[in-house]
Amino acid sequence: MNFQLSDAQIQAAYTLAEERYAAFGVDAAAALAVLVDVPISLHCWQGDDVLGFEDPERGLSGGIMATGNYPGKASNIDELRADLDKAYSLIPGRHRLALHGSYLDSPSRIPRDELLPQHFASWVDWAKAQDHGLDFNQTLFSHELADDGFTLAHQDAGIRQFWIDHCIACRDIGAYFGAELGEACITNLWIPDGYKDSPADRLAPRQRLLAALDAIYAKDIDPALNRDSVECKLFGLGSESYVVGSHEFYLGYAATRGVLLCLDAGHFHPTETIADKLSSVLLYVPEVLLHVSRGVRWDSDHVVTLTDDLQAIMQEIVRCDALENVHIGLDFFDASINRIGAWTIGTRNALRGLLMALLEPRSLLRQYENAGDFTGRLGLLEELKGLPFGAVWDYHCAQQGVPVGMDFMREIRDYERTTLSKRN
Ligand code: RNT
Ligand code: ZN
Repeated sequence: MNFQLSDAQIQAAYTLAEERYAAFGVDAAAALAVLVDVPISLHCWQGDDVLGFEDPERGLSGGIMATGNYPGKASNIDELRADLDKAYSLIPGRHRLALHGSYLDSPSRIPRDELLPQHFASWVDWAKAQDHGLDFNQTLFSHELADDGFTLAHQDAGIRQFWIDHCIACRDIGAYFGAELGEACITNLWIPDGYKDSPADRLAPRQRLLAALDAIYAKDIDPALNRDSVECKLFGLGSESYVVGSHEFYLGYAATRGVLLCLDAGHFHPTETIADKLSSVLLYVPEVLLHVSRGVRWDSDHVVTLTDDLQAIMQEIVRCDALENVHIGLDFFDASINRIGAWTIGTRNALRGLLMALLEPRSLLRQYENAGDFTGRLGLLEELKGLPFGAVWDYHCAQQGVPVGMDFMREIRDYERTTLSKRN
């Protein structure tokens, strides 16, 4: 099957699309000028099912799970970087990579509370060479001191201190990324702490977590180098009945301590969307990190598709004029499909959702709304769904020198044949 479009077809479709949008007062070229500058933070962990390089023998554990065994998974740093290079080459724009503490580059095992910038120096070299930004995450799972489901809220002060020291070490690594690359790193904290069944004491673990966080963030770090975010959750695997780091907990923490709040699209009640939260949260916390994900019935971390939910999130960022203070990161790990395909499709969709939002005739919609013309508002919102945003997207991909339309699949299939299928 030939999916290829000629340059002339791409241009002609774009010209028509531009006119269609212009009729609603929308400048498609201006939308693309904004889109090209928005970085998406790709998550390293889609490439190897969240295993990392700390201990090749140890599987993933601690409240998250990757399902599927599609062949060709990256099992060392070189493979992961090669796979990432492939994915970035199929995505328009300049983007970032979110690393995890467990993705260190070291020949020997380093205790997590002793991680140093030098263990991530080769990632910095790679990021510089590829012109990517870097973000970071503390890793409080897949570890013997997290196996009973508690880390920073653990009853044992020694275990708490181990994790506090890990988190502090990671902030310094984040600051090192920021200094080396000249752009702030966002270091995100998620912990698995919680109970499978109904607790008798919900308060004490939260008091312990609060004290641990204050210890972790006690040291001031220049926000031009590193900024911290805390990720809330409603429920998890093994923490179905109680999660210490709930939304209320971290919203209060972020608002009073001035750290960023991380909202993961899969971490709420299935009918609850993070889109509606942005305009509230941004009144109280200066910046937000998003983990754009797709839960299917639960926090299943499916690849991001162009759902209503995704569109609503992107609309809210644009409508709130918050592209500067909402950082868009991804968080999914599907091991049942080609992992480079997962990154590529998920990231392209995040960008497509953002483009649709940028192409919205905001002033016209608000005009209807403010005049009480809710029928006009509904009519226009529905009409927009049929406008040729795809032609604008194709044109953008062509301009940015990445595959147009389904062409990216040919490259993924080639890479699978030449590289992934040779891995054991
Ligand atoms: C888990 C959180 C967290 C992880 C990553 C791997 O529920 O979403 O962000 O997915 O740290
Ligand atoms: Zn997440």
